[in-house]
Amino acid sequence: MQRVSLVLAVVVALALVASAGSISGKVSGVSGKSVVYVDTIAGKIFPAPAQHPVMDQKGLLFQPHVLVVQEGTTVDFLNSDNVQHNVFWPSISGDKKAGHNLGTWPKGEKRSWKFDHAGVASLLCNVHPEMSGYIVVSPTPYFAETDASGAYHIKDVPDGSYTVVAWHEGAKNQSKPVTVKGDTTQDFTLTK
Ligand SMILES: [Cu+2]
Repeated sequence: MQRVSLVLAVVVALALVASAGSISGKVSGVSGKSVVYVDTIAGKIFPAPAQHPVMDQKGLLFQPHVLVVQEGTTVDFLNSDNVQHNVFWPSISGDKKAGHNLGTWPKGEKRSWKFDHAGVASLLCNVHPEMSGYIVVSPTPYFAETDASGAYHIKDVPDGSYTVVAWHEGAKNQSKPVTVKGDTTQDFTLTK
């Protein structure tokens, strides 16, 4: 009986693995980190993740320079420097109503913000005009950053038809229709 349930468990596990596809490929035309995400899926709402990723201000830099989160995620903004830093973003993808100024605070303190608008927040610090960073807010949990070679891999994407967007700092977004059936590939070439 135990053996039967073990076999059953293996069969169920294999079926689960088989139903989850992926999207992978390469983003070229730019250097450095790009972000690739599945755009809004009609009729689909995803629960907000409980995890709070950290956007640090360290060595007079936003670290990481680019952070991608799912819509609904709360980001903790930390100051690790001995000087005061400010955090503001004038808009999210041009929507000025979604802009916000979190204020200015000293070392060791953090402030949190829930990003419930999909799009890109261009982070600035009004104490240090040379500082800049980005938070890419993906409307779905299906997103990935590229590695040093421009390759990306979005795992656990259910089979279906989607619009997939590639973003890179200073480049034009590129959207492509992708039909996921198991492991699927799609490449992007971005231009400034
Ligand atoms: Cu600063």
